[in-house]
Amino acid sequence: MDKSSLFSALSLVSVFVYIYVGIYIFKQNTKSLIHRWFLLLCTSYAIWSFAYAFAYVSNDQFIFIVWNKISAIGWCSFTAITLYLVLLITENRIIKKRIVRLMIFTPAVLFLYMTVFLFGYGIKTPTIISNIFYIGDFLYNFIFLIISIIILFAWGLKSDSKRIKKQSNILVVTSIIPFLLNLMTQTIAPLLGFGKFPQLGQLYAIIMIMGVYMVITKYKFLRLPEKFLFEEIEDKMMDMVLFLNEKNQIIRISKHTLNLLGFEEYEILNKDIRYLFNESVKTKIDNGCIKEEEEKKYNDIEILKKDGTNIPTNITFTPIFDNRIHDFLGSVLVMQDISIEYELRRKNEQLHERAIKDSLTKLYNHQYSVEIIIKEINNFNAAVDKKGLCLMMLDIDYFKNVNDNYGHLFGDQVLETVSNLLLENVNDRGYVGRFGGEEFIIILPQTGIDKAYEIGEKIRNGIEKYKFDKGLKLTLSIGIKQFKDESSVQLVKNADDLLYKAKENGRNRIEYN
Ligand code: GH3
Ligand code: MG
Ligand code: MG
Repeated sequence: MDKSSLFSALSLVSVFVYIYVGIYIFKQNTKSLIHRWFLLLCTSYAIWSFAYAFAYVSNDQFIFIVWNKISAIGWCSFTAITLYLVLLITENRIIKKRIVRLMIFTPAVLFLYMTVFLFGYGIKTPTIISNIFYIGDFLYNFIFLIISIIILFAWGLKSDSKRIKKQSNILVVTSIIPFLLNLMTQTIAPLLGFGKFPQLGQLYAIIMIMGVYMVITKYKFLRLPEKFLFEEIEDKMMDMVLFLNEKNQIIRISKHTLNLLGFEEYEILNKDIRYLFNESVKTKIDNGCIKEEEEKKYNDIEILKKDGTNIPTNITFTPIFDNRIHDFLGSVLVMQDISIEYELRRKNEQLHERAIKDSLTKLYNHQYSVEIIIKEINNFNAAVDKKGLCLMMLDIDYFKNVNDNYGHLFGDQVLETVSNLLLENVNDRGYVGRFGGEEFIIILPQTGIDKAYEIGEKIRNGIEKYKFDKGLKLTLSIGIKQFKDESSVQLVKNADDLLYKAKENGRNRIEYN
């Protein structure tokens, strides 16, 4: 096998390498601009190598020139494509400028035009044109490759990411090698009189392409295909993720969400998001669905499952805008399943409720009533505008007789009824507690003695007039003490004393101070 056949064979092998690597990378993410331009770069190298493979072995001058012109499609363009790709990879914003893109690709087009139309069989190219061509093409390749390498180098230098530094190193080294090899064999060696080396640039470039291939496979270079990345995240997320279009219809839903809600994808896609909420929260969410710019959060929203049960969630609506034209595109909905939290909270509330309330009457128990008194005394002391604080003690008159005549169970029922009557009368003016057996306490913040007396009188009168079951009639005695700088214990004692006084003075009456 002679030398040219060998070079030809090697060129053909490189065609396969370029095509294979280009397609391999492209298939990883067909939608990515970077992947597409990388395929284009590989194609450009492949055309170059392919045409050279035939140019090497052609004996006919005309055929050689034809293959040479075809190869020009490759060697005129790959330098520009490389620079463009480097700008894409390094996310250089300069690429957005049309003038920059024009500057990158104009030389490629120019030299391709010159190669095809100004040189070749039967064309007498003026020396000035061929000089311009050779020098120009050399400078174009030289300058563009140097710029590409510098950009890659600076990118690695500037980045804090170890991965990017590694990628930059590999790319810089594997681009410098073919660059230097070309420079040595095509420019420096002939200048130094070492004779002409065969043009093997298309082989050297494999080093660069393999460098890119290596960073892709080893360091996951080029962005991970967004689709895969996204699905990966969605499915690893414990939260439910949904995408809505501008009409608030569900356009994407994670598998995890479908599993949790029990729907099949087709049952829920394109449905309005309100489909997942019951009536009571729809209006609340309605406001969040409108095209508002800021993120919206809703807590304790119940999501309807397919089986009709609910999942309590915290929801975040994040609107997505096209900032260029300020157009609302839709929103991302992240729903956090808070069932466990909910259950815990409910249990906690239950426990708390049990700890502070009396089980028979559901009024505050003795201990909690004392806590309220302390709290309200503090509030009173802290307030600038002191409207008064009153403590009312109430005791049912001759309650022992009720038990004796009707039984303890009936007595319990009467206590419940009295409790409800007290609650009705006090409403949200204060707190009602069961202080002991058939003794109650009412704490009235922001209430002066006159108003407290008025309330007491309403209660006393109400009970007196009330017809209990079995035609039972009852009265109660009340002591009301207005807070005047005493301790909580003293305040309770004072109110109790007044109650005792009411009993002494004939019952069914109020004593106050
Ligand atoms: P007065 O207060 O007017 O002096 O007479 P009274 O009969 O109400 O007197 P006392 O306070 O001595 O009696 C309270 C009675 O209340 C004693 C007890 O049998 C009854 N009692 C206390 N707690 C309960 C309860 O939880 N259920 C029932 N059914 N009775 C209770
Ligand atoms: Mg009593
Ligand atoms: Mg009593």
